[in-house]
Order: sequence, then C-alpha cells, then structure tokens
Amino acid sequence: MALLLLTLCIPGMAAAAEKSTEAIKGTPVIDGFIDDIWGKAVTEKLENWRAGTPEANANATVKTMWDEEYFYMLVEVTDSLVSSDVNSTPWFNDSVEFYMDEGFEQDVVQEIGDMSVRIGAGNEVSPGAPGGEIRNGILSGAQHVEGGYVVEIAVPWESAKDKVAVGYVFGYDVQVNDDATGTGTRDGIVRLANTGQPKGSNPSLYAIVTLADAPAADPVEETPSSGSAGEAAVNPDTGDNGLYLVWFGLLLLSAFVYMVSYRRSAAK
Ligand SMILES: [Ca+2]
Ligand SMILES: [Ca+2]
Ligand SMILES: [Ca+2]
Ligand SMILES: [Ca+2]
Repeated sequence: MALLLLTLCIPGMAAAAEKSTEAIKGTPVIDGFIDDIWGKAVTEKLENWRAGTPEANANATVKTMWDEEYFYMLVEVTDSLVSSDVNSTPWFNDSVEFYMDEGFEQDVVQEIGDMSVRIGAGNEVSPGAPGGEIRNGILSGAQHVEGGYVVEIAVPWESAKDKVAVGYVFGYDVQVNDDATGTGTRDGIVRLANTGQPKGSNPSLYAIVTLADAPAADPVEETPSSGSAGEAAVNPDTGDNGLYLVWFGLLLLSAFVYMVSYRRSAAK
C-alpha cells in the first residue's frame, strides 16, 4: 500500500507502465468467431482517443493469448456503421491496427523486427504504421456481427521464438480506425496505449504484456455415472425379475393343470 501511494505521488514513476496486462496461454481458431477460451482472457478497453469521441465513434476491447507458435489478439469493435474497402487508403476505412515490440527494445520509433499490420473490417490486410513490418505467416479473420465487427489475428513469433514462456514480457498496441459515415473518411481513432504520441507508433509507449499460464480448466460437472452404470445395473435386475415371474406363472399353471387333471381322474 505504501509503495502504491509512493508510486502515485512521484510523477513519472507511474507513467512508464501506462498500461500493463497479461496474455493467457491457449490456441484459438483464427476465423473472426469468438472461441470459448477467449472468455478466460483479460479484457482491455481502448480508451486513448486520438480523434473522435466514445459517443460518436467505434469503441473496442482487446484480448490476448499465446502459445509456442503465435501471439493472438482478439478485437471486438462496437460500430454502428461497419464499412470496408471504401477508400483505397486502408486506414481511412473501418480497421484495426496491431503492433508488437516482441523483442521489448522499447525504441521510440518502430525498428526492424517490430510487427505492424492493419486488418480491415472485411479482413483486408495492409502494412501498419511506417517503419513496422507485416510479418510473413500472419493469420487473420474478421466477421461482421450485430452492432459491429470482430477481428482475430495470430502473429508468428520471430525474435522471441526461443524465449516465449510464462513470464516473458514485451510490448504491443492496438488502434481502431472508424469511418463513422461509411464514406471512406476516418472520423475516430482510439488506441490501447501510446498516450501522448499524436502520430505514428512509438514502441516505448506500448502496453506491456506478460505471458501467463493457461487458465484453469472448468470444474468437470459431476457426471451422473450412476446414470449409465445404474441403468446397466437395473436393467438385468428387471430382466431377472421378469424371468422369475414367468417361471412362477408357469409353475402356478402346471399346478393348476395338475390339480384339474387329478380331480378329473379322481372323479372317474
Ligand atoms: Ca476464433
Ligand atoms: Ca522492437
Ligand atoms: Ca464505422
Ligand atoms: Ca467518415
């Protein structure tokens, strides 16, 4: 608590980590549809408005996940008018930009190795901010949904390939561009991090993400093992009981037949 107060009281100390989060371990399918496992990931809201307002423009959240092959990001955009590919300049269209400072060098401009890519609401892929690079092997999927759209992306590890493990830390950022009028002009720009950077992309200000463990599995519901096993146990009993009844019936019948024939022979 004392440390927290101290941190809050010293300007600059808190600014360094303007946004930090963690990525759960897991492997979603990259198709723009939200896998169940995303429900266990940390949700971060994009709140750094560079243009537009939360009331007039698209709002968004991002979730992250990782495995040995990829870093995954899921962005859910609330957008009352989704349009794609209206303007040939891709950042004027509804789109999501993804940035990674995978080596965590925290340079002030994007350097070689800093991933940067833009995915349109219709899954159009284009290079992100100048200096960054689209990485070979990126997978992406986008889907229009009621009230907006969803973008899912997988970025293959490169420089951190041999380092990724629980506890690995690096920088990433996300920006959503909104064309609110559907005319191919950008009206809203909101970022996850990068506060104070009016243009371009500054890896030293990216959100800091720590790779975390896989989420705990849901408790397995008590399967009514008595159900199947019970049935199996009950059925033969019922069968046996039925068999006994048949035998008992036959016994009574033969006793009856015997008595009748005995009386008849006695009467003769
Ligand atoms: Ca999916
Ligand atoms: Ca870097
Ligand atoms: Ca829009
Ligand atoms: Ca517009």
